[in-house]
Amino acid sequence: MNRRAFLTTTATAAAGSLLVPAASQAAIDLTQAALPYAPEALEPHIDALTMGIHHGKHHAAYVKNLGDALKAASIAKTDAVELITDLSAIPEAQRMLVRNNGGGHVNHTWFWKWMAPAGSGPKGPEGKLGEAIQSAFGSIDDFKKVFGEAGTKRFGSGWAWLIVTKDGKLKVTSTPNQDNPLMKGIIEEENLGTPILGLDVWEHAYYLKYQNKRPDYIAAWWNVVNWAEVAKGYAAAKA
Ligand code: MN3
Repeated sequence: MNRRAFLTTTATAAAGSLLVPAASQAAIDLTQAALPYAPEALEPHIDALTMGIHHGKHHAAYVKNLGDALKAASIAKTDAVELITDLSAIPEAQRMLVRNNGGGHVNHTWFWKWMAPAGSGPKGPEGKLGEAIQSAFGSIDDFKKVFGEAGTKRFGSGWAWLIVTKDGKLKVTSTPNQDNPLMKGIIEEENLGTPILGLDVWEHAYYLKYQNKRPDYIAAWWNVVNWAEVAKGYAAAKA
């Protein structure tokens, strides 16, 4: 490779690794989309009542509160992903509201897509995603163990994440509350990245069926992971 080709390749690689959301995760507007499946579609792993309340009450509240906060701040931006990526642009009086409710809106919008009825798609990560997970974590099972532990050990409410870091590597992280790995200035530099899979470990996500048994919820949740969507996100984050 000559120097010019090298520079071009490097520049392309760098552009692909910037903290931009994956194409499948591009702009999220300020309205709430319907669930991509019926609330009972994830049974028996995630029960219909939990899904109905989670989407219809919790997520809906984040959307409403985000809209109210943006109105109070006279902010005209309509992409929730852009809003949470640079919270320093939000007036201090509304910044925490946008952090919590904007994070809540983005996290849940993705979370619904990262799940699908059991048996409706690939049983695990395939292709380039599968190879990358094996290379980063040793095996798919090792990845699941690390990811599951990130969810189990998150004290209180929060999320476990699989992200593509700015240098293009896969990493498992965890955030409190509704924080998201895209939040610059909030998330530690080494844990910033584009989420390609996330797991809600707030009690509202599992308590009706699993009560205090968060590890059982996580074990069951693997049955409804939408690996096709995760692969799409990975490809887009690496593009
Ligand atoms: Mn939730």
